[in-house]
Amino acid sequence: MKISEEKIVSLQEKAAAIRSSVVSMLIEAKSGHLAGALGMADILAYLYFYKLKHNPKNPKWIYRDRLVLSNGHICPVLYASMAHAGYFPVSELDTLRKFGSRLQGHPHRDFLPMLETSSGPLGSGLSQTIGMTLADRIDNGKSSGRQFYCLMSDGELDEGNSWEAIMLAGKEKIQNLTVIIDRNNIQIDGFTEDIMPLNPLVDKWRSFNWHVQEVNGHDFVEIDKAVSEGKSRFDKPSVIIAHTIPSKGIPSFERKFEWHGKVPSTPEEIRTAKKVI
Ligand SMILES: Cc1ncc(C[n+]2csc(CCOP(=O)(O)OP(=O)(O)O)c2C)c(N)n1
Ligand SMILES: [Mg+2]
Repeated sequence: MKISEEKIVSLQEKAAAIRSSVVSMLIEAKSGHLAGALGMADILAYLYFYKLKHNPKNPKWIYRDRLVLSNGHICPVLYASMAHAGYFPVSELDTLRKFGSRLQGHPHRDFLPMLETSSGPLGSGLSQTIGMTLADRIDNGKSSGRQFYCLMSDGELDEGNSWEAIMLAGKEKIQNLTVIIDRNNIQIDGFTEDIMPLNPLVDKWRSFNWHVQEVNGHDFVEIDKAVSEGKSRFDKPSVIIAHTIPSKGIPSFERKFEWHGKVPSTPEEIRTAKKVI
């Protein structure tokens, strides 16, 4: 079923609230990763407030879908989405990166058990997600009804282990796996195509036997159509290459790799960032 106009408006509002929280958290923490977190807010809003089968009041509900954030450095957007969805109080977001906080600079499930995994070392989340899908297959058979989502970044694809995982999922024809790539064209100190070209990215994934789609990562209709189409393929895992704008919502910071891991610090930058939409 097509996502309704009404739902789209409410997702846009959620994404705006998440972006605003991300900016406040980072300014309060005085460190963290801005660009990727803002760029993925629409996708996280879509998942937490529309697509995921989950229950924030019962995080370990056995039939829940699983969401793994492999590019753990953008966790402010994960924490903000989880808080707004009701997993923990929104006020706790202010503790990001503080001593003793559950909200570590990279997600740590010993501190925050409602996370599916710890992450931060890039390139390992997809292998972990595939492990979960294979365990699920052993326990519950091929159509367990659970969907496994793994969010990855483009810079993360420089990690060789990613490609071992991509190869394995193709071989195993994991039907209930959806990978969403944050294709924002930046990594820590430059543009991906200058540092380690990934293109032709669609052809690469396709040649590893995945169902591949490209979307505008800020368009809920496109995102929803692609997620649904991927889920309907029973012969292949699905990857959605989501074209996103790094630092989305703060026009003068957008598309600049310098904001990968930088935080607004001067009074002018803070004023500008707080106007995030
Ligand atoms: C194995 C590993 N090597 C290096 C790093 C350091 N690191 C953190 S983020 C990052 C850049 C990755 O690119 P991307 O995730 O595309 O950055 P973004 O789009 O979020 O700015 C790197 C190299 C890491 N976290 N893990
Ligand atoms: Mg990137």
